[in-house]
Amino acid sequence: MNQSDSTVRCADALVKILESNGVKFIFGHPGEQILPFYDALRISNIKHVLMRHEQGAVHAADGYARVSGEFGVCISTAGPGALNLTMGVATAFKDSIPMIVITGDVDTDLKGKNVFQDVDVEGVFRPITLESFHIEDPYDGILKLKKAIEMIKHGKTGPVHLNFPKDILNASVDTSALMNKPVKCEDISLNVVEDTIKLIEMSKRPLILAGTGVIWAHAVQKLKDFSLKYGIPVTTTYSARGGLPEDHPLCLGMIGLRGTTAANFAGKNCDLLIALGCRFSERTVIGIGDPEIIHVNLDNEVLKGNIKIQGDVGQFLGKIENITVKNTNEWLHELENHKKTYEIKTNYTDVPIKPQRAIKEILDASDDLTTISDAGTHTTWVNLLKKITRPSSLLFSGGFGPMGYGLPAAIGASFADTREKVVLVAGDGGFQMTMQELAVIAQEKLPILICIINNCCLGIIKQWQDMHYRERYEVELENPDFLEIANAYGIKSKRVNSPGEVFNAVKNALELDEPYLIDIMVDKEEGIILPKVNP
Ligand SMILES: Cc1ncc(C[n+]2csc(CCOP(=O)(O)OP(=O)(O)O)c2C)c(N)n1
Repeated sequence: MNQSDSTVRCADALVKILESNGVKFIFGHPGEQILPFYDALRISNIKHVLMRHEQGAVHAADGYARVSGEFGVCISTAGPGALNLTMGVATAFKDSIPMIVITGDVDTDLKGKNVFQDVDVEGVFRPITLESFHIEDPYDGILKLKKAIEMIKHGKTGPVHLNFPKDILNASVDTSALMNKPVKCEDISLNVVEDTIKLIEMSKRPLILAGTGVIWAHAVQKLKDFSLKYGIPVTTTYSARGGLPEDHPLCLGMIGLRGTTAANFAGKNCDLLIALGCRFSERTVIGIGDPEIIHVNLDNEVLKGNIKIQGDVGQFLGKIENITVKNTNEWLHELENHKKTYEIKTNYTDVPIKPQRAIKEILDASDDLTTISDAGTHTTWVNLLKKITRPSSLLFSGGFGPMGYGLPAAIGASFADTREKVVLVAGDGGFQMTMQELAVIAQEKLPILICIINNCCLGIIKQWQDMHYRERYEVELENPDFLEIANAYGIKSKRVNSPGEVFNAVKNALELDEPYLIDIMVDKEEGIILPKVNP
């Protein structure tokens, strides 16, 4: 399409806006209705990563966002393409991952007329996004994109969906629409009342609960400074792990279901909980007693407790300065005792390998590398065994928990991670849900180490059946030969069967600068024994 100097195609304008906001990668899969956008991408500096399924695209954008700390972008075509995104969009929504989701759609005059691939996309996306917009005017679409970026960069985080009919993507707009007039999010007034400070000053057993808001507010350093200055211990939610390094004396680790004994003891026995950027999920509140609560969150709807502050965690920490807190030494000493009591046994010598032993060897051999897991028993072992010393160095499918997250998220993480190597620990079930993305790993030559914890079954479900139902049913997996699968994609691989072998296999694989798959045959009868939540 020819454009005069003073006009630009809407699709080109959108790509320019993404470029000017620092977007380097877009994960997607094309189709007719999104082609104008692809045509614009072709001549941009943004690299498009061609995923083999739209679910892969959105999980990759999610992994990219979690590791880079920037928002992720994924794109698809209308109808089936858009609906294939839903799993990952819901995952990002549950975990408040900032993401721009752009879909193409049928032409405006055909919308709602039940033509080929027409479906109520916004109706599907609305409950799983911060906002889902059907764009009816190119100028409005440009404005909405700018506003969405502004919001997820500086306000509430999560996926925002923009659905562009193809005719709108092709429409010409005046280049002035591109001028980056700052689109301001409404300022959130910060109600830092004197009572907040009083409450902290009165507390003998204060505890900080850090949620993912601390990470997205880029307030990790402020959190550390605050905790250290006032001697207040820190516990985290799942996704804020590493907000304070877990080997730091003031860090108690994760709270709640699957939380550490020390964190749950602290949660049950603190007299004040300073909850920063968390949403008090049902998994988190398991570890919390009945303390006074100061809750800071950008999202008004999730605020709970005695003092509710709608605001940015970083700004809040900046305001709570020069306060006089009580000496917390006794409290810290008490917590220290609980830290020492909790160890997971991994030194089994059994063959087949116990999964916890295999996972410990993977983690030991891969040091501080970013690790991604999937959904299942192995996820819990990874979460329990990995000590996290930097934020966002352990990714998993979080609050929504889809199987199949791991492999595509590892691809996004690999593009984002400056350490260049990432490690995926996946179950044999979950791996098979998105294993088509091996093609991307091979094509892009991404140095991802894939470790399959192969128990030939849907482990966690088998365990549930053993515990709560009469018999096992439909959980045994007759797996393909994963080495042959890897081979078909030109990816090197190895199978290991016994303890000790895993560590060496991982070390050797990490020395290569290429993708690698290790198929680890583990004891299928080994379930997870949950750590005690109420010490
Ligand atoms: C898409 C999806 N389908 C079903 C589930 C329910 N589910 C959770 S874990 C799991 C089994 C996972 O098996 P596997 O990947 O082999 O891991 P393991 O539990 O053996 O470690 C299932 C079926 C889910 N979380 N996501």
